[in-house]
Amino acid sequence: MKSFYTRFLLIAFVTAVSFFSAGPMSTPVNAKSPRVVEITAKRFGFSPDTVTLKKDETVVLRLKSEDVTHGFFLRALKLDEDISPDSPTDITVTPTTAGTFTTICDHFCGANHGNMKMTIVVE
Ligand SMILES: [Cu+2]
Repeated sequence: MKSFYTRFLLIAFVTAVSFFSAGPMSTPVNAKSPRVVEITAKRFGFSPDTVTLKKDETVVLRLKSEDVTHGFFLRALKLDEDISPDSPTDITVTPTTAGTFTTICDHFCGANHGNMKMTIVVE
């Protein structure tokens, strides 16, 4: 049977380990979810047709389709996704270059597919 002193040391040790491992330093400071920007694709355009992002800000682009599968292609930001009508596609992006960029649908979706574009402004 353990002595009172041994039990006291064990409890003190467990308490100390709990305190230091669960202290405030283990919680990231400024931990917040990135801004979500919803973009809806529908023959033959995107809504909104212009999205403004901030340089070095991480955002989630939530891509939805209201009809058929569309593409979302932007070489400058290394974006290349299919947008399925079945479920939204989330892509996390942190633009590092300011400018005005044109995103195109690169998944054939009908007669006016070639005109399906939107603008992403990074400022
Ligand atoms: Cu298309």
